[in-house]
Amino acid sequence: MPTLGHALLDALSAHGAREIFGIPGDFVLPFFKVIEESGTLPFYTLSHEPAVGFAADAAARFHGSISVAVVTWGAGAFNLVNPIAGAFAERSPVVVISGAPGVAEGAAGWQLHHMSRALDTQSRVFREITCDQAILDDPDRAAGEIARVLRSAQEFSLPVYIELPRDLVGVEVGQVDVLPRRPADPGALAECADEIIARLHAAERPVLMVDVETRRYGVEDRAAALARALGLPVVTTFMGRGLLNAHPDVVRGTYLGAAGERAITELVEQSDGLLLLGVILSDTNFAVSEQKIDMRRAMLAIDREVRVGYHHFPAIPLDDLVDALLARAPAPGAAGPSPPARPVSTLVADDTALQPSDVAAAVNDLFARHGPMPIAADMGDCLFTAMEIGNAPLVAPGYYAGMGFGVPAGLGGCVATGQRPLILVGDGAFQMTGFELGNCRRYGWDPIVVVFNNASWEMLRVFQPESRFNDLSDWRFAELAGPLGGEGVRVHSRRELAAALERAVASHGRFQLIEVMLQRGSTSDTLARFVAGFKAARERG
Ligand code: TPW
Ligand code: MG
Repeated sequence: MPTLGHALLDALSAHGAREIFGIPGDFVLPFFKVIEESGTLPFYTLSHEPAVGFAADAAARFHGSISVAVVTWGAGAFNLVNPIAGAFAERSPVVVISGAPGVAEGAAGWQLHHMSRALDTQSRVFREITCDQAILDDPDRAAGEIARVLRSAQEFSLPVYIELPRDLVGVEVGQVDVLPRRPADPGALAECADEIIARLHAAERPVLMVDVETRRYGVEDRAAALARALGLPVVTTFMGRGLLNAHPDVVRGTYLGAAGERAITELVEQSDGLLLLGVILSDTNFAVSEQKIDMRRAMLAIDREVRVGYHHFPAIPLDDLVDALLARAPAPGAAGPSPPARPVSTLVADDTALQPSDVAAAVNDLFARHGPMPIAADMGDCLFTAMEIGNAPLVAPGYYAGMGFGVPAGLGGCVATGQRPLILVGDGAFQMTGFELGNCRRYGWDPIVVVFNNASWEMLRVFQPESRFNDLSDWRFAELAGPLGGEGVRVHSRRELAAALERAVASHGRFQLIEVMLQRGSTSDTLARFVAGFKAARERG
């Protein structure tokens, strides 16, 4: 019989986890020992728990299966609340494992260190932001609880919570099964798929919109095949930017309402048969609509549910739905000839002072020469600038909009993609989690980090220009890179930026930080349009 610690690690691996991120503490030291000595999964320690959560979240997003964050009880776990809240909002299946006081200690009646209010305060907090929970305080039930919780993480593509009392790590437990997935009811699925197909056929201007669940459930290729078979133009949401990047023959672009390309906005807003696959109906995805989208005509699959007009089909997994639609479509044609690459901005590398949109243009040039890189973007103008970069794999908090995601997400991307990610981050967000770059040296990670330094919380200034509190000081980030184990350079002109990116791509083995110096008050073209659209929508009520 395996011990609880080993059984848990084997189960994580059997359910698709490929790595663990964590920070130890006394309540979780015994489990960390098993993690290290078993070698079941590669594991990486970072410096502050928020980064552990963001890295695990990004790894899960990049490889499309569960990832793991292991922390100590109380002080460690409460530091994970914000990233896990974001993972819940954006449907990323992070398995949170928290050490906990031993069963015997808990019964002794002391106030334990790291305890906030009561022994169960932490698990009650995580109950709100995870879809299933297990307190492994009973060795007889532990294997069953682990199996149920890990299946929930996969089926709902949401975070789950596991609490592991430190005195039970070595007890023997049963083997953890991989429970069978629960498919849709065949009758409900058939009726649902028939209705959708009928509506798409009847529509004059059908459109397929995709968002993050198509990545989470691994149906990007099948969604592209469906689009080809039915002749549907595809758009991504703001949050779903980067999806289906392997299928440029079907993807028309990203829907940004008033802030986006006219043709895409009209395509979506004038559609009489809008199929929304895995789309989060958030304000960031839709509030900038010029014209309200008629949801009574739309067909929406999200959260294992499908809504077709007034009809509601519960318990329909997205992958089952896409398969059922494909089965009803004409045989999908092969990938059509790719249309000429969508025009992207390019940079005139002269001595002009830099604007945020220049970063997108320079990155487009770089990708054209060296191929695309996976991108991790933070919240701030860097994310809006990323919308001006050609369609590359992107992870970003486009809906939850929490700052501090970018750098640790890029580190998670180093692990999950095995490639070199490009990290886009503002100076304000870099102040939150940028120091995590100091962990690159130990693990041989060498992301390219572009810091948009405008000495400002510029995005907030756009909403409220009169406030002086948005002025930040200049932290001279490039100079910090050396001591942290990387190389840094500060650039002011387009020529310097293009040269710095080229040098960064050529130097391997250390992180490369390019500090892009920007004027306060200058924003990307996309952010300027987005804020105008957002304000207008707010005024319309
Ligand atoms: C965890 C609120 C949204 S955007 C922003 C703030 C403070 C300014 C970002 O500054 P930065 O980028 O990174 O320099 P830029 O381009 O605007 O200059 N706390 C958290 N998340 C959010 N979103 C905020 C506060 C916010
Ligand atoms: Mg800034």
